[in-house]
Amino acid sequence: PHDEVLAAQEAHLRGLDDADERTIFDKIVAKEIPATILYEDALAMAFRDVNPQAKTHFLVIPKIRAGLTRLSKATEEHKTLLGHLMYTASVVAKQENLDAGYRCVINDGVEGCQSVYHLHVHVIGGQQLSWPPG
Ligand code: DGP
Repeated sequence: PHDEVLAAQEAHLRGLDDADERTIFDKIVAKEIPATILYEDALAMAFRDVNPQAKTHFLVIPKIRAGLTRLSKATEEHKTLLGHLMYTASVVAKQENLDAGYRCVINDGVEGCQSVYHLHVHVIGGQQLSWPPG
């Protein structure tokens, strides 16, 4: 069953976690600091971005960082989790009524303007967006 696959994945990835410092997102997952949580399951959490760049702006993160400080650290082992995050983005976008469309963004590293080193998918919408980004 799907839940068992995800649980096994979580246990596996826990073993791969690195010893890097916790980020603000770990504290949100642990509910040590508040956030407007839109969705949560065994592997993923979605919450509103504190500094929204559009009418709707939320983040989808793995609850356990599992070595994914940034997308460029992804390995074969992360494939299921990465798929789950993208699927979760679509579920929460639907929940947020973004039927006219939205954008998913992952910022990686310095040139990608990443500021929190715990992988996250930005989901931005609720208004007409422009392209290309800066
Ligand atoms: P990035 O630059 O791609 O690493 O995006 C990090 C995002 O995280 C940025 O849009 C602001 C958001 N953020 C940072 N700290 C907090 C926080 O404490 N709570 C919430 N909800 N969002 C945060």
